[in-house]
Amino acid sequence: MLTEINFDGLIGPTHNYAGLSPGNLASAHNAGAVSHPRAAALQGLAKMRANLDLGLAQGIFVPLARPDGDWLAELAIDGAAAEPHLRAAAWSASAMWAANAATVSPSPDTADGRTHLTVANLVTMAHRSHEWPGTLAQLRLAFADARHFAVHAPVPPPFSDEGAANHMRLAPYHDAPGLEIFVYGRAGGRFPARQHVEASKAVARRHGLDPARTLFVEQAEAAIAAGAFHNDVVAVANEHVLFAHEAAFADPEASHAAIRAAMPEAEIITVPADRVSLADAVRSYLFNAQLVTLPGDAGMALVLPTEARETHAVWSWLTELVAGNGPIRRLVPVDVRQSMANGGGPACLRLRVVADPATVDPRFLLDHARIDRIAAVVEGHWPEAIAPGDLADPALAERVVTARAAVLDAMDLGELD
Ligand code: SUG
Repeated sequence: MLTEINFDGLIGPTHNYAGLSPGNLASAHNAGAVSHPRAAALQGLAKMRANLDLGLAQGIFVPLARPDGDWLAELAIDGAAAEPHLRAAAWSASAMWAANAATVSPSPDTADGRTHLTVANLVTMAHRSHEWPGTLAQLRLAFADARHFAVHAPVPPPFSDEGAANHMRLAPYHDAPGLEIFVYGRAGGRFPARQHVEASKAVARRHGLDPARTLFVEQAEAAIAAGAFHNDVVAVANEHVLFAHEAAFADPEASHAAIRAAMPEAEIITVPADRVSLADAVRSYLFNAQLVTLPGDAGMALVLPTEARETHAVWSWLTELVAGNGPIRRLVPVDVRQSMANGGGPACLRLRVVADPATVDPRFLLDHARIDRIAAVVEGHWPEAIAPGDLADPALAERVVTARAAVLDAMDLGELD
């Protein structure tokens, strides 16, 4: 039985605010603030619980080994002597944003009938460029069943790839053949364009996608300049529904026409800029929602950040949306403020994989009892707070290494050590 499983990144014990992502307005704004890793991880786990309570399948990825001494060693840097920006890059907990872990093409879309995953190279940002080896090891374990999955190494640089955050899939149902839409940016604007079109095309070829059901759509430069450093800050898709801001794509009319031509049953819900400005969309992250299909005949829900409720123009538009007769019927606000302060909303924190849960390594799947066990480790081991200067503290380094080991132990995932 093919089901959509949301794999959330457990927020790691090194979660901190170092302002490492130019073009990500929240990250820049909160640079130097004191973070709260324990509260952050518990917020993420509460979101996973809320998804289970909605009747959805839920998975998890574990934090990567940080600080990344191997990466510093490759740079010939002794950890203790690292300059602050490189030290922060070695410490980053950025793998929490699992939407950037990989691009996923479910089995109904691929030539060989397997689910294909390509780990993202994340080469645009130094602190994210060394995530892929740890992520790849984890994906190869979670999706080890080669009859059902093919896990690919990253696309080679310089073609930057940020994974599922710039990829959408429209399908009548999750388990039917779908239309895969790759959204790329054009370099030269105010902020970096993080998704290179050649990376997207390489992923589509590797996954064996049907060209008739594959689109490459350019992201609007104005959206990137307004802080939409990934497409999932201004658009989200689920089954036959695309929910997007009017200013998400460079040529909205042509993009919508191409989508409708490839998939006539697609329903495109566009939020007009005169109701919700790009600035409010980026501030509230209403599109960085998990648009999910509820079990039974309950329609779709948007699992969105509480910031969306606090932004008046956004909430009034959404309230009208769910009061209408459309497919989106429910709004589920979740508090992921610690992640939001680094530019990561509910959708950033998860990677969607359409698969039969029975084919996934069960250690990566969650129920309430497993969440309880992980939460207990977080309560016992995650630092309460991290200030920027703390990253130079050897005692903290020791503590976060022990914290990660404790969670690997609790999840029986010692081989990831
Ligand atoms: O890559 N923030 C992440 C946020 C990623 C959000 N993901 C999606 N939109 N799918 C990023 O910019 C901030 C790290 C810092 O500043 O310390 C950071 O990496």
